[in-house]
Amino acid sequence: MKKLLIATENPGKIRELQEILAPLNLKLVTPRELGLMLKVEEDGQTYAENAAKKARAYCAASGLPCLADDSGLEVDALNGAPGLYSARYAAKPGASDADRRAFLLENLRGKPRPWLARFRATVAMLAPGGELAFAEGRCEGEIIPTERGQGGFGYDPIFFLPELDKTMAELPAETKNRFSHRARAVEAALPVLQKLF
Ligand code: ITT
Repeated sequence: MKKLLIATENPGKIRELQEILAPLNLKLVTPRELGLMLKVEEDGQTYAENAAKKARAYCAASGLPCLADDSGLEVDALNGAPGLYSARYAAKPGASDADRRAFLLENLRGKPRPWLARFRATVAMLAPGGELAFAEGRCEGEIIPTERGQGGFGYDPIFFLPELDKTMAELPAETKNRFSHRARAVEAALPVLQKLF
């Protein structure tokens, strides 16, 4: 069975990508299983640049085909913040996902609702000796002022999907993994993955 390294350190992303990629019948491996601990500086100007940096670093370190994900939440009332900085968005160092959600809500306080927002994900794929390939996905919704649900990770408890009348964190994993930005990016990546394997 062909191996694909899921080139991320984020446990939430790993879990979701394992589920989303399961039908492809690849042997999915994680950085931890390979004993890889890379610190990739995410200083790109776009999701694609950051995803490419991660795919290149993990591919070079493992010698395996890699799929990296760079993603973020864009809130219109905050001019697209936290965007590329979603993982680092906080008032203090060492902040948790819950701190980041609280900080986001603080910054939205007093601004007129609805707080329209979208998740975006870009996946970058690279096999040794090959060329980088990219695919994107997005998921539109709105930020709500009170947390709902226990599933998912990151900003999911405050990201509401009007058409499902639920937050991302209230959805069963298999539903999130059909509607999410990440699921859509991987769906768009299927032709590339089929070529890669
Ligand atoms: P890697 O770089 O190791 O992949 P990371 O968490 O640093 O892990 P990103 O730089 O791409 O990854 O940051 C994405 C952040 O955007 C993530 O930490 C969450 O805060 C947020 N995010 C992305 N996808 C999300 C999702 O499906 N649900 C909730 N929050 C999400």
